[in-house]
Amino acid sequence: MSMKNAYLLSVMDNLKAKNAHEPEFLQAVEEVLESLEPVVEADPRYERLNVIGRMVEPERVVMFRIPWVDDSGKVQVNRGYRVQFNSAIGPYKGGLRLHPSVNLSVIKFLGFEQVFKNSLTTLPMGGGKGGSDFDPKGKSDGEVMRFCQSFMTELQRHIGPDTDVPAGDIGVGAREIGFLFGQYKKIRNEFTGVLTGKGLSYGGSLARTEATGFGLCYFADAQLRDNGQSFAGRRVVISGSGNVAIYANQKCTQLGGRVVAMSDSNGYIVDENGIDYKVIQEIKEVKRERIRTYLDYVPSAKYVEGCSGIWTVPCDIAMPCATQNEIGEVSAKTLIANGCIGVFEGANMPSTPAAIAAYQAAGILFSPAKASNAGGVATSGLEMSQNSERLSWTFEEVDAKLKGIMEGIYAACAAAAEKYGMKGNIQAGANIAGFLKVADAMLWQGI
Ligand code: NDP
Ligand code: 2IT
Repeated sequence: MSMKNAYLLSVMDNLKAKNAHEPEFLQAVEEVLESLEPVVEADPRYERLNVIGRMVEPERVVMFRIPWVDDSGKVQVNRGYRVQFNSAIGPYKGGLRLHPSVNLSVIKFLGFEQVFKNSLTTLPMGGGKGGSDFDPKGKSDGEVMRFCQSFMTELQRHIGPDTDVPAGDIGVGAREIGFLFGQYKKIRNEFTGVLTGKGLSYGGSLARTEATGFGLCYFADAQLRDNGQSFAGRRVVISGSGNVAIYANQKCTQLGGRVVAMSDSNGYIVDENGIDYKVIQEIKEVKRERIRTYLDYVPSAKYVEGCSGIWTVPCDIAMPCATQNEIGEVSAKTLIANGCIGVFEGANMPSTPAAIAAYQAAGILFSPAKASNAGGVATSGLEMSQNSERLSWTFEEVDAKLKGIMEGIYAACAAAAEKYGMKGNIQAGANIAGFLKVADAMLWQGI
């Protein structure tokens, strides 16, 4: 650990002692605290009023039983979570993840990151996250519906349009949000903007589906341009083939990049002619199939079993859009050795600390998730605004706002990094800029 500040070290030590079995959460916190050293040293109030000690403790954690009946009539039980991390600058806001790997550590790391990300958007949203270890893969629509209904039966008492507004994440898309919304409305007898990522016929926002992927590319484009580069003519590798990956492909192709590889948890495809996002949309969103079936559409492409090998495909630009810790030190060094000029994170915490250290040592461009994937939640914030005023904006209007927000986040991160003596370090800039607004609000509001 490179941290030297005694106050930050004591917060971190205390957190490790209390949460020894939460490695992802500790990793996310340590990454932020390391960047905050100059900030804490410049303003004694953060230590005197123990702002950091308060920030690393969620305001509330809810864990609950989710019983549901499968198609064969058997009763299944999953575990549900909602971590309401910080409400200093607005109602808790953040996605719900359905994946067998979900546990308290994963949801706490995601909730912690969300606090800073939401602050960076400049919109009034606090941070939260939730989910379950339910695996939607291989389940029928009926099973997914009964699970979502049972999940919401408990969750509804903890959320609300002015309290906590969940949305999608891994395993939660339009289908799940619809079932969750339907159940909330039945139980509460209220039609409100309690969830975002809703369908367009019942209060959803145009461009929310595309927002995280588009926003990632707007951010990357701003960072590339600031460094005299662009997407034009670049080979791009995007991991994952879900919501974020599909629309990152669409936008970066529009910006002149060529996406040569994409993946799912089973393996990856390589298509030197460039992967058409519409084919991936068909495979993943319509058919809910595996990415290997891409070969049925494009027989000249190649499929390789195992997802981590995707980082051996030579590229100029890497956009990890699958899951946490998907790029370790070896993959990072392989990317660099193959000439990669930048890693722009779409997934949450996809690079391990050793991978980030490798990017920094090599001096390649790097955008941290909490800055470059903030377009999804920013557009969720715009969905909340539209729900409040009971109006819908056009696709162009939302997309233009999203682009402006992403360019603003890049500028804010760059400015904060420079102010604290770390010019060009967008990772530190994101942590600092995200922190300052939340910390200021906490100071104003007392203990
Ligand atoms: P989806 O469920 O739509 O897609 C997830 C993709 O990642 C799938 O291709 C999936 O493969 C792959 N994947 C998931 N888990 C693993 C794993 N353990 N190992 C390898 N591959 C895996 O999710 P999203 O696209 O919404 O989310 C992707 C990432 O982006 C997540 O980190 C999420 O937190 C983050 N994010 C999402 C936002 C959103 O608005 N949706 C906003 C900001 C960040 P398979 O189908 O085989 O499981
Ligand atoms: O990680 C994230 O920012 C999301 N999954 C989106 C959250 C949201 O509330 O739109």
